[in-house]
Amino acid sequence: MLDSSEIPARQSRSERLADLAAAISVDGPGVRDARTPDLRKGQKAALTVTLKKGTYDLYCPVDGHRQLGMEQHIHVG
Ligand SMILES: [Cu+2]
Repeated sequence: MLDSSEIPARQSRSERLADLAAAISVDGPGVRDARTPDLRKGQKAALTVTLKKGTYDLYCPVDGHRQLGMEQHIHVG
């Protein structure tokens, strides 16, 4: 059973998630913290990086988003 004190926190968290900025950051061989600005829904940005052989992490650098699963890995062979 939920403690009533937990409910407002969960609601406010999902409200924040609905209106969050997003961005893309890339880390890997020869690329360190390359990122777009924070973007709101409907906004676009371009990010150019030079990839070498290796594994790159692509993730959202907005606080807490990576921990929520906004990350992906790519391997360049
Ligand atoms: Cu995000």
